[in-house]
Order: sequence, then C-alpha cells, then structure tokens
Amino acid sequence: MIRPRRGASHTGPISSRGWFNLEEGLPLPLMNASHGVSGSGAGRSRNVAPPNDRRQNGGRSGFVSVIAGLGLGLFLVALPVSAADPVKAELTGRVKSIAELKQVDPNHPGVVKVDSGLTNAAKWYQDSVFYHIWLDGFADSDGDGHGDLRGVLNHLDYLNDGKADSKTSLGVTALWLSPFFDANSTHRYDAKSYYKVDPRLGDMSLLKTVVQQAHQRGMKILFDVVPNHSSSAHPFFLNSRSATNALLRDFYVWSESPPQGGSREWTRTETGFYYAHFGRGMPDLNYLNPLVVEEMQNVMRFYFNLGFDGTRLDAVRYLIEEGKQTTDTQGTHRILKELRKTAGEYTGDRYLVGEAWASNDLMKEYYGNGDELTACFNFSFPGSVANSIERGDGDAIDSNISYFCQNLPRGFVPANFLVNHDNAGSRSMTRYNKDMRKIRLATALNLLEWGIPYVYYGEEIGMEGQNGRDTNMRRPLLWKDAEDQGKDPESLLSWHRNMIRARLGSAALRHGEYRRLEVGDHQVYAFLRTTPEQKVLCLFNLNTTDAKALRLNLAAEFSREVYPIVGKKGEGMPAAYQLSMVPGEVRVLSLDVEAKKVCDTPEH
Ligand SMILES: [Ca+2]
Ligand SMILES: [Ca+2]
Repeated sequence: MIRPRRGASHTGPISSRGWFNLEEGLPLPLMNASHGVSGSGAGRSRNVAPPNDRRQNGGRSGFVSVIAGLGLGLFLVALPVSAADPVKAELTGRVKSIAELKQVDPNHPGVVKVDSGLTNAAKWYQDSVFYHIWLDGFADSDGDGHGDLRGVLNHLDYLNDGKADSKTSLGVTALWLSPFFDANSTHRYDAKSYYKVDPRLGDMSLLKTVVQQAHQRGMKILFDVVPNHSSSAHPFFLNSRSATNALLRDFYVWSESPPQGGSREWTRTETGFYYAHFGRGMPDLNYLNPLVVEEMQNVMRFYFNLGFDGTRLDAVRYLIEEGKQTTDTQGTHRILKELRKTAGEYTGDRYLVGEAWASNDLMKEYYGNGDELTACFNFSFPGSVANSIERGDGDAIDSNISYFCQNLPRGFVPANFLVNHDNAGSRSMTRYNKDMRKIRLATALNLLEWGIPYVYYGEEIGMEGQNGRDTNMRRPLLWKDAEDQGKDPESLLSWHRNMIRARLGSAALRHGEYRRLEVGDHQVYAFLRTTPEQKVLCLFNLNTTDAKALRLNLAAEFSREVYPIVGKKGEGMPAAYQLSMVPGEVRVLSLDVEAKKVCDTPEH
C-alpha cells in the first residue's frame, strides 16, 4: 500500500492547514496552542502526539518511551511527560475480551481457537512459485466488469491443473489472493469486517471452496490483510469515534488536540482527532492496545483454520508510532513477532510475507532473528533486473541477491517479483518496450534466481501497464490472449510455464545456494545454484543484440559433462565446455545426468 501524496487526497478535502476536517469538509480555524493535550480526556486515548504537540511541548516536556507492564505482556507507551500536562498512561480498557467484539461487529466469530489438526510441510514456501491474483482484475464470472471468487475457481486449472508435466497449465504452486474482505474500495485494503467476504466477490463458503480446490491441485494459498488500519466504515471505528468513552475508543489512535501547522494524518471528528497514515478513510488501529493485537491474531487463526497456508501482510512498517517516528519502530517489530507466534501455533509452516517497502537495510530487519516475518518482498529486485538487462551487465542483479545472501538470517530468502499491484514498476511488456528478448530474460531471472519468485497476474501473457497509475496495473486479464498463447510453444506464456517447470524440477533451483560465476564475458551473467546433491548453472546473455561465444572453464565446478534443462534446439550436452549463445539467450545446465530438458531456447 502506498501512502497518498500530500495534497493528492483521494478521500476528501484537506484544509489549508493540511489536516482533515471530517465534519465540515472545510479548513479548520487555527486553534490556540494552549488547547494542547491537557484536559480530562487527554489520557484516554493513545499517545501519538500530533506534530504540533511535540513542537509545542518542546523543551518543557518532550516525549519519552516508557515501558509499562500493564499485566498484559510487554507494552510500549510513548507518552508526554510534563508537570503542566499530567497525562494518564492507562488505556480505557472497556472491552475486556475479544469475545465481546461480537457486540460491535455482527460478523465476528468470537474467540477462534487453533485447529491443531491442520498440518503443513516445513518451509514449503521455499519450494514454491507464487502467482499473485489481483481479485478485481483476474477473472470476472458474472460480467459486471470486476473479478470475483467464482472467476478464480473457474480458472484454477489455468494456474495448476494438478497434473504432473501438464502442457496446458502454468504450473504455479502457490497463490496470493489480494484482500477479499467486505470493503468500500476495489482494492479492499479498507476492511469493514475481517470476517465477511465482500459480496461483490462471493461469500465465505465460496472462499472455502477456492481454498480446497487450490489445495486439491497442489497449490498453497495466502490471504492478504493490512494490519495497520481498517476502513473508517468498520463498526469498530464507528463505535470508537462515537464518544470519548466509547467501548472501542482505544482500538484507534485519538488525540483531543489538533495538529498545529497541519498534518494530513490527523482528521477531526466531533469527538476528537484520529490518526490515519493512509488517508482518513483508513484510520490506524492502536497496536498499543493488546486487544487489537489479539484481534489480529484472531483474524489470522480464522483464515488459517479455513485452510490458508499463510498471509501477505500489507504496509507492515506502520503499526506503531513512537514520538516523531511513524515507521519501522521497535514497537512495530515487537507486534510482528507476536503475529509470527500465531503462525507458529500451527504444525508445519504458516508463511508470513510482508510488504516492508523500504531500503534493503530497513527491509531485512523485518526478518528479525528469523522470528519475525518469514519473508519480505524484495522491492529493489525489479529495478536491479532492469538495470542489468538495460546495461547488459549482471552486476546490479548480483549485488541485489548477494546483499540478501549475506544479510538475512540463515535459511531465509527474499520474495522476488517484477511487478505488483502498486507502483513498484511498470509491467514488463511496458518497461521493456515490447522487446521480447528482454522480457524473457527478466522472466527467467525472476523464476531462476535465489529467493521465492512471485508472478503478477497477466505478466505471463505480456499485458501492458504503465507505472504511475494504480488502474494501469489492475486491468482485467485478457483471457483470449491467455487461450491463444497457451497453444503456442513459443509464446511468453509457454516461456513462463517452462521456466516454472525448470525451477520446480530441480531442488537446486528451488532452494539451492547462490554463487555468481565469472565466465570470461561480463555481458553473460552466470550463477550456480547448489544443494549438497545438485549443481545447476544458469547463464544469461544480457546482450540482447549480439551473440556470444563462450569457452567456459567448468572443470572446477563440474567434473563431468553438463546436461541442458533449458538449451539449444536439438542439442544434447554442450561439447568441450564451449557454448555459443544467441542474443538474450538463457541456458540452464545441470550436472545431473537425469536432468530433463524442459525446453529449447525460443527462436527470437
Ligand atoms: Ca464479477
Ligand atoms: Ca499505525
């Protein structure tokens, strides 16, 4: 999820002072700083100070982080300290148990207990190829112009029909469904209930069928949730804003004082100001309230019990604000560790993949010591791939992969992708200006590299989409194109299918270690993927206009001949370690005499 740009509000008017006035939709008058945080109700709500409070308090008070054990586990509270403005640290705490939330959200199931009968293989995700389904765009079954769950069900065979060596399905082994919660938007990151499926998509029973049918075909499946916020139309929020002493007041982040000088993150209501990092329609939940954490764990158990194998967590950097720091706080990391524990309650792995859209250095912190997220999306991957392809030099992609090889906890890998529903980059067809050699290279790099590969829907058929507008990245999948390309062995769809089969057919390509190999020509990027039993060499001619003749000194790495998994038409094993590569060619060679050739290098 991308934070909206200042002044580019998609939710409503913004005042000249920069913050929202929910009641009138008009700029608010400047309020006197003396109205500050003092007052009877100030301590009831939570303690992210509007920016002006921090400035106004300045030297006389300031903010400190205080660890307050409230008998409910570790609990970080940032509270203003000032003799002039005594503020209580305790929460209102009117709701004592999440069982009581049924009173507020009629869809709430009460306390969800772990289904201990559910099992999963350990680290299954490291052997998977994921397909990212944007529900609104993937498949529309009823002709209303919007994708739906019946559409997903009808096209599961396209993704994986469950048959080994299928020549008709893509062969992915895991799905990520974009959010399906009842919501007002089409992205559905603004949940109105965590326990109701958006009626435009279907219902809970249909969702369960999708999960079962995916499993039957050998595919794992993830749900997608943004823990940071709900919709402002969620009954939790409606209750929270109804009064300063409302039942769920402390489920959200409130302040009685307005932000001086402006902050678009704060919105005024009749009962106070609430904090909404992603726009006023999506108020931040208060993760300093242990019941909010418990509730998100309850949501996770609910969907794990339904059969989901993991979850994709949106915008994980924003859970807890500490003073001026609104992202990547220690409090946020602590909450994610709590959510990971919930995944750990199940036998075998439930996978948590997070959107920590930040520098590599910040992102890697979300793995903790292997006790936080199981994986994070590699947001510098698409640019590194493009950089290498455009320059004809493997350094950028090697540097990206090597960074994570060296900096992630042992046994953990990043989640690689070329494009997603946000503005992480244009679709490959657009980014590489329809140059099929470059698009095939990018596809192969994504599907053969160290890491967990994700394919965004429509990429396999070369749909276009210009970075910069969400709608460009979320168009309906062109099913006629998919049908046509499915029959053509030289199509981009077939190339995807082949690269997926190559990866899944080799343990070394699935989860082997990575090592770059110098092959004497810098325009040919080469790496080895190895397990103790297997060794596979991947070669990419990043020069998309010139052929390359290589004399590989493989004797140090391979004691015998190598066998092609992806190679030249009619060719068995490369003779005398001499290879010629056509422009943009990809070759995959295995030491394993049993290696099956998956495909020939396509004719360009
Ligand atoms: Ca529909
Ligand atoms: Ca937050």
